Amino acid sequence: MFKESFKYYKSKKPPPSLNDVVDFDDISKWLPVIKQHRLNSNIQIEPKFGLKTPDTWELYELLSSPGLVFIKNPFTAIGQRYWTVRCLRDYPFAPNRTNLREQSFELSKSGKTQLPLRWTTLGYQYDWDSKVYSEELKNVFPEDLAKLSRILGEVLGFENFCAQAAIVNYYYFNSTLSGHTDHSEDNLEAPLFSFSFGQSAIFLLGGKTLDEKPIPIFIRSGDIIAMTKQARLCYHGIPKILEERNSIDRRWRHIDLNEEFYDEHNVLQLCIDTNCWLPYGKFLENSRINVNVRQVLKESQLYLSN
Ligand SMILES: O=C(O)CCC(=O)C(=O)O
Repeated sequence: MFKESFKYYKSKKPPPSLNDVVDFDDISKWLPVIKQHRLNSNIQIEPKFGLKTPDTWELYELLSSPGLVFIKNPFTAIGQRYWTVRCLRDYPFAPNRTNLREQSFELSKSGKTQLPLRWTTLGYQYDWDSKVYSEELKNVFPEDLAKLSRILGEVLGFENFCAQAAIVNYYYFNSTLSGHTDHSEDNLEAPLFSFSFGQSAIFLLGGKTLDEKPIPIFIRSGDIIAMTKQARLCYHGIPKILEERNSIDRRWRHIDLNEEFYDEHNVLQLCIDTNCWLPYGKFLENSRINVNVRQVLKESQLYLSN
């Protein structure tokens, strides 16, 4: 069932109907199948990392898939720009691995790269062939992304979440990510946090086997998906990137110059100066960035044994 749905939503000719795609921008239509959560508004975020205050966050769960938590864009526009710059200017460089192997990566003024950057790995470097992590292939995890993930963990009730590995996926209009489960971490109890920026996508959430029919969900720029509890090991994939040219979908556009911002990596200037931001903004107009953060070790575990 998963593969059939994947094929359906991937199709270009004919294009799929989007009527059944759960859309958290239009909750009135989806109220019968979703549950909205209220947050404890006392949680203080410091530094803010481009997040709005948690009492304004909209959190949803699908009634049929408990554990899959959808947070509708809790980022400010500068926050979206900050993470975009980190994912393009900083993360895809040595010692982190990328699909480009020895090639160095450069973003031109038009937002294009010489060769398409498809992924980079942070912290424990995921080995795509063996599908295992190891102590030999481990880099320092970016401290800002670890803090962002920790904040999210605190808000969602996973206070001890510790980010130790991430895959940053870069998608273009023809890109897809086939159905899979993320089960290579020793710790499968900790949630998986997925942050998306740029163009929209259809996310398919299946069950524990490929036999279950997946639920299609729109993910737009700034949306976060947390795969927790029973949803942690569910099949999921991206059959389609949607070319949304509507300016309302460019949620990184309208920045507030008075926003207080953490800037240890000198990113802010690139986010607020029109010329400096140009190549990053162009990249987002034709691409989607997804940052998928995992805790690899169990709470009392110090290292991997392989
Ligand atoms: O791009 C996404 O939203 C999903 C990425 C994903 O599933 C993965 O990296 O394992």
